[in-house]
Order: sequence, then C-alpha cells, then structure tokens
Amino acid sequence: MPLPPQKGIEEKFLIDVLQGLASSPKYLQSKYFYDPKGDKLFQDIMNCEEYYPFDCELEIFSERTAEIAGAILREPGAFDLIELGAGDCTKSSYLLEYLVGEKVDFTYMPIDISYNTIAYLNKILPERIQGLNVTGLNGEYFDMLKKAAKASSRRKVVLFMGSNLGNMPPADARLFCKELRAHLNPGDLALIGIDLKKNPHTVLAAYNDKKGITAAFNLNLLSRINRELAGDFKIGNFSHYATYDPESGGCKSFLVSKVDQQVTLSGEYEFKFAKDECIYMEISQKYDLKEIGRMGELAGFKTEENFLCRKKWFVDTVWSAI
Ligand code: AVJ
Repeated sequence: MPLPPQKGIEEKFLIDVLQGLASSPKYLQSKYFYDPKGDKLFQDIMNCEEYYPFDCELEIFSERTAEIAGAILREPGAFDLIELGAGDCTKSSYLLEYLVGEKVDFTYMPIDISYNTIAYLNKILPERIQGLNVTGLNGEYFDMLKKAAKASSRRKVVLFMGSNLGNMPPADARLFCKELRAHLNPGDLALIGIDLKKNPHTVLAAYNDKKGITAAFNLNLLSRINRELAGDFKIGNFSHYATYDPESGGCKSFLVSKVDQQVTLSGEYEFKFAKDECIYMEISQKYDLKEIGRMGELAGFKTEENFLCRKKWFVDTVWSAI
C-alpha cells in the first residue's frame, strides 16, 4: 500500500512553477522532472548511447566497491548510510551488497523527492539484499537529513551521486556543500559523484541525444504541469535546446516557444510566451578536480580520496567533515 506523498509538496510545486514562469527570463526547476513518467524517461536516458555519466559511475561502483567500502570503514563504528536522490540505486547497490556481505552494522537511508522511488525502494531493497536495514525518506534533501539526524546520533556517511550536484549553478552548489557540512559532525563523510569537464562534443551529445529522449524528458515537465496543476501547455509548441560552454563547464537546457502563445494554470494564472522565448530548464554543471577540491575545502571538508572512471570522465570524491 503506497503511503500518501508528503504534505506540502504539491503546494510547493505550484508556487515554484508560478514563480518561475512569472520571472524574466522564465525558468522551471529540474528537480520537478521526476514524476513517474519522468522517472521512466530518465531510465531511458541512462540507457541511451550518448549519455555516459551513468555508465562511468556504474564502472566506479561495480569495479572499485571494496576500495570505496574501505574509505567508508576507515572510521570505526555503526553508521547511517544516507543517499540523497537515490533513484533506483543501481550503483549504490554494489556498495550495499558488499557492506551487508561484510556484516557491517549500518542502516541505509535513501532520500528522494520522488515519492514513487521511495515507496519502491522501501519495498524492494530488503527483498533484494537480505539483511539490509532500509529506512526510505520522501522529501527535500535537507529536511530529510534533519529528520535522519534526529532519528539517530550515529556516524553519517552521505552519498550524493549521479552528478546531482551538477543540477545546481556553481554558486548554489557551493552553498549546498556548506549546508551539507552544517548537517554533519567532524569525521562524517560525504561521497559525491561529479561529472568532469571533457571534450565538449561528448558533453553536448549526452544532453541532446539523437532519439530525442532528453527532449521528451524536458517536455514532460510541461505535461506534468498540465496534469497536476491544471495547465494547458500545448507540448508540440515547444522545442528542446541544449548548450554546453567548455570554459564555465555549464551545460544548460531550454524549451523554446515555437509561436506566440498563452498558457493558463489552474484556470486563473496566465502566462504569455513570445515566439522564440526560452524557458531555462536545467543546468548540468561540469567541474575539474581542482575546482571540486576547492569547493570541498571552502565548505569545511577535506578530500580523502578521488575515485575516477577509466576514461577520467567522472569522479566520486570522498570528503571528510573537519
Ligand atoms: C540526474 C543530474 C544526473 O544532469 O546529467 C540527464 C539529469 N538531464 N539528462 C544530469 C539529466 C538530462 C542528470 N542528473
């Protein structure tokens, strides 16, 4: 029996959408991509040819599991393994299975904005990995991190994988790391998966796949607004545009209005779109190792170890709170 979604999440969705569409330039928040349809489309993205970050991090977690566990177990004692934005935890499962196999005392606490995901993980994970303690939390990262800290005073190891940090502009990412640090105690760990700067053709192709899955993924947010906020977006009236700037490392996607048009939400809020006007949908920021180390340092972390994939396209960096 699925639990009802956290109260307040729907109201927040409406407020955020209204704020974004009333702004100039217009924007929507990519964290709202992940409704059930969006979850499915993101799965398709991970399976598509051009999208490399998933494969890179999967390689790290599947081939260097023992080393990652070693980095986590350097400090003694039972701990909470908290994963922010767990998704279907295909990658972290390697680590979970390894730790359970080694009879390590820990509780896995996946946190996800997708209610669907948490309901699924709470059910499926204890069946799939016998002996695993799972407490899933549905909501915003820091609200749920607070909840987790209240629930137990054990050592915390926070996983923030999949280059989810890249979905924030760099200034926000720095603040995020500081806030994350503020929720931790000295000696607690953060393992952060970050997509690295690389050949710009490779990056852009990953966000502009030939089959149009990424386009559908972006357009689905308009469909979600139609479904959940009684909107009347004509989906065919928008097209996907992706761009990558190799200097800043900013990979951004937009939806471009094909015509002059007007959209109404909830029968009362009206928004005009000029032909060629863009809605800024998402940033997938890329960094180099130096920038990542610096970001950790500024937030009060020390870099313990960097796990890179063979192509050096992606890193899982392990920071300890100081
Ligand atoms: C979920 C943050 C890993 O930015 O690469 C994939 C989302 N957007 N294709 C990313 C995404 C377009 C993705 N992350």
